[in-house]
Amino acid sequence: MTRGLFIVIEGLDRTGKSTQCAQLLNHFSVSGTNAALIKFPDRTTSIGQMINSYLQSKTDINDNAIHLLFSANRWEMSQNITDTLNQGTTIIADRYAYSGVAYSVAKGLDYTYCKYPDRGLPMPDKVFFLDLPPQLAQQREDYGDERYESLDMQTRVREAFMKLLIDNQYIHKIDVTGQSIDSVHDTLKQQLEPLLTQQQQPIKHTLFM
Ligand code: NYM
Ligand code: MG
Repeated sequence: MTRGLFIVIEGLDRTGKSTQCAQLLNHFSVSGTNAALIKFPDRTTSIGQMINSYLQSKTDINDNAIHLLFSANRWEMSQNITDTLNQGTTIIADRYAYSGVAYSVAKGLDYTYCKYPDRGLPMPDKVFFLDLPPQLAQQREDYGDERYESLDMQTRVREAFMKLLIDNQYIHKIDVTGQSIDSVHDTLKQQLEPLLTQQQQPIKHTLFM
């Protein structure tokens, strides 16, 4: 049995990540591929609940501390990710460590420092960055509900993502401006096509190493 693929979708808030993740999950299940969706932050764990209350501005947490909590929230899931992939199930992740770096850097934390806690996490096979100008994301429904959802912050998050894209050339940027849900979905499927037919190497733990 070959292992599952680890696919990550990244982007600013309100860029359609969750929609595309759901579409991919549906695509895989229709085509008979075992697939599972995960989302970071995972708000269901006790660390996730701390993150959730922080994002809803119910609590204040020091910038370094919340950065580490976001990372810990990935580490607490990491064995599960590896096991699931090894059991042959493909994982689609709605955000991962790249968001962890981008949002904290946007707040002024050091870029190199920000990558460190996530070093050694399972390495994705494919990372997409859905790119939408922050001004357009701002016009979408429910924008502004949580901490970080301001034009100023999102503009800085995008700049941090651009640096991540330069330093991690495997991240695939997709310009979703003016694109329908279906056309973005088609682009993602096209990009994934070559991976589906090739034999996967064992999962690497080289993220940010
Ligand atoms: N976020 C997400 C971070 O600041 N660091 C992280 O490591 C992760 C995974 O949480 N504004 C931020 C980005 C989002 C917020 O995510 C909640 P979502 O996908 O909107 O539920
Ligand atoms: Mg959000």
